[in-house]
Amino acid sequence: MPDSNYKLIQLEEVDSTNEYAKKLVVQEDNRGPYVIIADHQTRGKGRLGRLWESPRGMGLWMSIILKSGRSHEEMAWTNFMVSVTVCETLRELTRLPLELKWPNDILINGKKICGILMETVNKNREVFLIIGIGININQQNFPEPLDSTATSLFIETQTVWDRWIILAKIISRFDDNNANLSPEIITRWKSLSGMLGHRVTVVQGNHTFEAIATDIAKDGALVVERNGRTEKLYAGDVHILVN
Ligand code: BT5
Repeated sequence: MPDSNYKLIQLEEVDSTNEYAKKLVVQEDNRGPYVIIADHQTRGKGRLGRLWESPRGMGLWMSIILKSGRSHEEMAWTNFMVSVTVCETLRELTRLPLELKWPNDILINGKKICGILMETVNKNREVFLIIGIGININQQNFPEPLDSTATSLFIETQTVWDRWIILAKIISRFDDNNANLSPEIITRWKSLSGMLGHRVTVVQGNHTFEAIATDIAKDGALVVERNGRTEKLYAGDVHILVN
């Protein structure tokens, strides 16, 4: 791992690297920063209790643990910074047209190649950030129903990629971006996203509606126009509608 002082924990199998990271924060006194990576997750987690398919050796299933010390706004910027970091790294390496979708998905031609799950843990009045990143790298196919919504670097390039090279590049860029965290990261995020200006379907629990995605606010909210009114969204799933 390049130039940083991250402690690497490599696991052959774990339920979820985020869950492992949370336990580590609670149990350990010497607290990192850490990078935890697993060959295989038996219960990889998405948002809202959803599962993240993590087949053995086929992707980067990882969590970064950082001491937070961040304001509410800085937490939102951190979320965008992680997506920007992964997107820029993979674009540079593969030249693929990767794009960002709010809140933190990375897509190629509308299919998901990376998901990010950021969680926090409190210990002794300190807040720790657990940044979970799942990147599909060498899968040749996906089980139904994911086959219509997910993709991997192998599927897009017909090339087998070295997970360790990708990990090293991500950590090095993450370190830089994290040290220079500012609201400018939202401008970078917007330049990597194809969703602004498009009609979207928003799903929030049982509630679904259509709107136009117009902007990202400084606090991380997705700004949409709906029936002539501007609204800020802080949670939900967004599907881009192709005209
Ligand atoms: C996410 O959730 O996209 C966050 C995924 C974070 C995974 C990483 S892996 C390392 C770390 N440890 C963990 O336990 N988690 C993190 P969400 O937006 O809720 O998307 C979940 C949905 O994506 C699922 O319901 C499926 O529809 C789909 N999905 C599941 N596995 C996938 C995969 N490998 N590739 C693409 N889509 C997938």
